[in-house]
Amino acid sequence: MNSEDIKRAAEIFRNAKRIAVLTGAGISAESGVPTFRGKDGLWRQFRAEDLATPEAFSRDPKLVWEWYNWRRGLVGKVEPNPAHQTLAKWETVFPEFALITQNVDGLHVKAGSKNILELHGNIWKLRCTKEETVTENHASPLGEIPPRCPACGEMLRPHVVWFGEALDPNILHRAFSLCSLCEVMLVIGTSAFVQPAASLPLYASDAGAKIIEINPDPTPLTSYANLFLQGKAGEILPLIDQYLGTI
Ligand code: BV8
Repeated sequence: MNSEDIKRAAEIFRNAKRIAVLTGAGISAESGVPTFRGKDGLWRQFRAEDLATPEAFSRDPKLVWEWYNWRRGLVGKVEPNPAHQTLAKWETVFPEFALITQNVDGLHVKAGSKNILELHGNIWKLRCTKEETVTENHASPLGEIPPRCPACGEMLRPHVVWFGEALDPNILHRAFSLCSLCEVMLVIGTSAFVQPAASLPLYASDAGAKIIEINPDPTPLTSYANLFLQGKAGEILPLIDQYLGTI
């Protein structure tokens, strides 16, 4: 990635009114949050895909809750990094700026972003397995594992989308319509592997949007991108922001 690429990205943004952003676990890596498929994606002897499923939860809710308790403890101690902060700033700069995230860590909220679509839910929200009521809960560590619904006493689950579960149809519909309308889609820190999120940039591209990808490694999306900025989000986004300020 060279300064010419930074300049090209800034000029693409400069000429755009409607921008959509899709983020994945990589945007939180520089905050110290392990990515899903990176070498640090393991907890005890488990991989995320082993635990983030309804089957794992019904088989051993206590184990799944121990994993989420550990993740909440880790995420609760870290801060948004310059990548999150730059996106929060750009939300106030560009006329139409939509942030779609696969992440459940809540770091975009903590950085000050307001207009966020959380495709896969949020690790700080719990849902009653009986009444489906959703509550915000930042207790870390959790008092009781598994936590119980204060209203009905049934078990609570994390308000996240597990593998094999459908995404909220309203959120997904809004994400696809934002992608069909945007002029530029910025894709940051995702291995472009998990569906249906990974289809969003292709949908935007088919609708005529320019695709800019930021990732230290190429992904299945890279060949579709108009511009691939190879590197870390926390370094590249502030560079683009600096250049935007000079043009
Ligand atoms: C569904 C919440 C249907 C839980 C998560 C079609 C084709 C193939 C498979 C499927 C398909 N349709 C459905 C599937 C199955 C499945 C799927 O996609 N499986 C994968 C494994 C192939 N999808 C689903 O099950 C989805 N549901 O489709 O339902 C349905 C319909 C009706 C009725 C019933 C069912 C649900 C998927 C949601 C799963 N939940 N999270 C939790 O977090 O606890 S997904 C999980 O993966 C996280 O949200 C994570 O964000 C997401 C994607 O991973 P990435 O974000 O990309 O993270 P990863 O580690 O992979 O990559 C990090 C990247 O960052 C790397 O590229 C790295 O290079 C880069 N990076 C590192 N450092 C930096 C960096 N980038 C920038 N800067 C840095 N510093």
